[in-house]
Amino acid sequence: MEPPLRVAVIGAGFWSQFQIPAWLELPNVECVAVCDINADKAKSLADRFRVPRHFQDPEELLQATRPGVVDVITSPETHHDMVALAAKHRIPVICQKPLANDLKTAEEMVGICRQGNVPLFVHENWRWQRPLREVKKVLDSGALGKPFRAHIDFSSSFPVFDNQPFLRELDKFILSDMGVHILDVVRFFFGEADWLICRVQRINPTIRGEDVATVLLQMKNETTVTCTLSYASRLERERFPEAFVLIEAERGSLELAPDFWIRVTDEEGTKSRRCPPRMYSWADPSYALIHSSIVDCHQNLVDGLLGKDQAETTGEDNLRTLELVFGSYESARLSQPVKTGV
Ligand code: 89Y
Repeated sequence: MEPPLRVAVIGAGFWSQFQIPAWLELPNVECVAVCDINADKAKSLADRFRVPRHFQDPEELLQATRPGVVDVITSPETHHDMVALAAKHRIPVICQKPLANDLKTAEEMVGICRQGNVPLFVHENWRWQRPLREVKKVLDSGALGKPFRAHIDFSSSFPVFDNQPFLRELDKFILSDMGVHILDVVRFFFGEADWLICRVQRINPTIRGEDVATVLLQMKNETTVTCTLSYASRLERERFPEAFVLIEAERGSLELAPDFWIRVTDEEGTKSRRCPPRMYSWADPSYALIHSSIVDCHQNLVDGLLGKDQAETTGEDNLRTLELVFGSYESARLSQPVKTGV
């Protein structure tokens, strides 16, 4: 049996308390240390999950523990320095989304790791949600033929700021926090985009950034995709964090509807099945769909790191997703369509 993969975590905020137990779900993986600028937070998180060591200084952690991979779960403005530090110590690194607050910084980070020959992955978990994986399987089966139009909706009034107060202060909010996930799902389903057009709005007057975004993308495979995102939508059925999907294709349609129902309609009628996520005891019920996807996301990154499979969300790959995110901001600023992938 191979020795266990030793994971160290930098950052002891909201998401670390779920990413650590998700690491511990994987066979042959151990969590060796936690680090946070706030030593008390690092210690209490380490104690809670029986992680043997805790640190306040990330460089000290890397030198003292030499982990097999470091999971950076800090806020976006710190990602560049944390990734550069891991690269300096030649330690493979997973970075939380969004990789950076602008495309140039993200490209620099990918460049640093490429030059140092250090694997860089992005913790992009959304595409690992079970219902979305099922949708992708139906698409790939070819049963419905070529898709021509799709809509992905993520609209809610869930109080995200209660758990993640810093989101209130972001100049760029819903596209960089949630659009990054949804636009990654667009790429997962349909490949790369040719151009996009976007409009953003700020409805909640107590936050700094935009909380509503509407993006239309023309994909290279000729599918037209619209994405609607909102944290300002008070709806009859509050379904956070579910995203709904409708795909229209040559021979039928495919819907991901509330409560994880997948409905496939073709000339013979509609077949429905429910694809709920796997539930874990450590998950927060309000986020269970996302928390469950963390385990599968981690597994894929470990398999990529160990050369057992292709990691889907590498740093290189994620640049294409970020191009869509920052292209959307640019389009909204110019009130014009923006070419992508040029
Ligand atoms: O930060 C976001 C994420 O990744 O999933 C939902 C969230 O917590 C709030 O938008």
